Amino acid sequence: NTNKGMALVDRDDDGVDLAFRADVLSGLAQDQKAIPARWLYDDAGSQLFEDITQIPEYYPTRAETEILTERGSEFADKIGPGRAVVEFGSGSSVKTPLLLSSIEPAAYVPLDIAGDFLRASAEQLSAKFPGLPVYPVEADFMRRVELPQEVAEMPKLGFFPGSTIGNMVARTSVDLLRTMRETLGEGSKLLIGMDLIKDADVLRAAYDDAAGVTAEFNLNLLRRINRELDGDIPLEKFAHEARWVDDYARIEMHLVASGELSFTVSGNTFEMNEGESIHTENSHKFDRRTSYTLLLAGGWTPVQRWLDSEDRFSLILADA
Ligand code: AVI
Repeated sequence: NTNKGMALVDRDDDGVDLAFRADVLSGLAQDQKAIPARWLYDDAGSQLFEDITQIPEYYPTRAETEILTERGSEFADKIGPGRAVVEFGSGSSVKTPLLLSSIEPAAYVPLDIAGDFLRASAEQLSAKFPGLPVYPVEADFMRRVELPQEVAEMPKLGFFPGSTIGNMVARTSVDLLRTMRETLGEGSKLLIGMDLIKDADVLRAAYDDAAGVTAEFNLNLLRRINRELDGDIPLEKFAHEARWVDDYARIEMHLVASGELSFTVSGNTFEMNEGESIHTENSHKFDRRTSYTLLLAGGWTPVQRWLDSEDRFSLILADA
């Protein structure tokens, strides 16, 4: 499945994203209401996430950037030159150049479902690395992607920073790791960011910051539903909550109803009691063993693990 020439988003005649509507309507009908976290990222949500990466309590971005900054020569050593770097998700303006400037890549292939983001980040990268061939591919990386012919013969390095893998439940992340392996092929390597289990108060603060940016990010989902799916959800009756669930080693984001309420979405009525919530995101945290087990289950053999100076975040290199 190359997705080439296919519309990546299915819409009805009114422009409604059909997968979004299906996920919201089925998720709100469940006993524990839940909406998949991918829907947090409309334009406003993507901007709010960028803002989150700058807030003092949200350490993952700074910790991962520190590793990429400080350990460049070790990456060069373990990865070697001449690889096509395939980034899963649109390249962040900071992390990708750090990696590219330490390992002497032969090409850079950013994969993203959002074409605009993709082209913008590809252009930024090209400007910074004039000699580096850049081949952006608009694709859903949850499925196997046919890489450009130009990089077919090059050894690959997959790059999946940010602990985005942590936003998936185990069965989905194992599927994704296996799909990445198919996309990248034999002899490839993967450099993947995974956030670490730590003190629950530190984790909760990272997902419920004092300035309320994460709360806005979470509530923006309801705003999006109201706008795109003809909803009348009363935002002011919902409170953002970040819960640490120790059994699953994850932070869960919820939107909790402050009282009894009812609303409609696309003509469907839903009711909620006080204290009932909509579960909007999981962010799994890992230790050495759980991260290695996940990689192994996904078909990857861990070869090296780097931590930041405060042991908050890990970057792991694995072989296909
Ligand atoms: C994108 N992802 C890795 C972030 C995380 O930390 O799970 C999303 C996020 N949600 C709330 N804050 C940040």
